Amino acid sequence: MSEETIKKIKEILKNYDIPGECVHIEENHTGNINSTYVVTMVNNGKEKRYIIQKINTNVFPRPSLLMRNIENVTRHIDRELRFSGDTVHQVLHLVRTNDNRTYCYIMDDEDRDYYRIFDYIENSKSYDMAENLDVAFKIGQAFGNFQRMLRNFPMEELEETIPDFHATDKRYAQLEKDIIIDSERRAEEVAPEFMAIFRNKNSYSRITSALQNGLIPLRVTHNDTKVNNVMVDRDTDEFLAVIDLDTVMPGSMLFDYGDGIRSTAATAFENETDLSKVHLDLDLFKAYTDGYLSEIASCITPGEVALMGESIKIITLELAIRFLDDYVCGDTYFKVDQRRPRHNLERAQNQLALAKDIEAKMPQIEEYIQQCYEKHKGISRKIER
Ligand code: GN1
Ligand code: MG
Repeated sequence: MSEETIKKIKEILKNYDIPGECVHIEENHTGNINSTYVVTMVNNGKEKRYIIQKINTNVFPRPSLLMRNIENVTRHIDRELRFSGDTVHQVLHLVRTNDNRTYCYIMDDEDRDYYRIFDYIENSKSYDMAENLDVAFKIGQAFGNFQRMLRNFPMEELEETIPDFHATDKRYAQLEKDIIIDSERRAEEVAPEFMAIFRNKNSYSRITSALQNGLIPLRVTHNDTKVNNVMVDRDTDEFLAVIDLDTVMPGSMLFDYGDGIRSTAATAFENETDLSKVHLDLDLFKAYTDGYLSEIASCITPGEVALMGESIKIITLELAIRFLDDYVCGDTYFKVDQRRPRHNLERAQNQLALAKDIEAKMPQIEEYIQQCYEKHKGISRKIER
């Protein structure tokens, strides 16, 4: 880590009343957007860890709105946990600054760099890939539980941190435009990937129009249900807390479910370039669906269930669109590995391979979702109010 980063982190810590001395700083490289550091403090011989995150203001231009969402959502979940007497599951805990704010900024030349600090969830870990069926079940459970805990959250209090985040049709229209502008002269190179995306054009408005027509309800959703956004118990794999709350916004449960399967049931990382390794594992898909519906089946509608299978394909294609668009525009959104000039293009190819396999397995996917919904709908946990 650069001396400059260490200096900055020490400067940020001055805004907080965190006792002790900073003895270790480690960068966590898993996210594609924000920069995350695990910082160890020692006070009177006792160690305590914190998560320090730099907010990417290119993606989230208004940190104050984003932080207000996180504050409100975590407070709500905290209350839900206490109300139900749940002492196993946890919620992210923001550390407040000396002037009682949820974030701070330091100057970097003319720019403000925004940071926030969370308590580290002790004895926890996250998976970058579901290693077995039990893990997939628990990740599904975690996101189903998260959604269930937020089902009474007053939606009007939430800011849209990224408007139209999962409006797949608009993402597609943007890609078309950017290909025509072709500022980086990459349009010709991406023609095969664009054609694969173009072929599925008709499905991109399926979820957004169902929302608009009132066929499915708007809910408070996480919107970034990647497998590594769940912290699990280091020893038992029991889910502890859902993290990465930057995109909690009004949305559809289909965004969360589709993205959850895309990420948890894939047989390869998003960065894998050997496409023969990229598949949807039907057993991981079943385990995730089972865990997810065990928490939420009694709260969702048949209209939503009918679109669950298709949502997996749509959200996977949407991410292919987003990676490809970023490539066409010169790699300004997602972090890329500087040694891989085609990193975003390769990620798009990876997601397209996954979407193709999802499509081939759609009959089995649809059948299992129905079966699993029938199994859980009467018995999934309900909290009486
Ligand atoms: C980004 O930051 P991270 O890795 O949790 C992105 C998601 C993508 C994901 C793909 C705000 O999430 O939408 O699905 O990369 N987050 C944002 O890896 O754009
Ligand atoms: Mg993340």
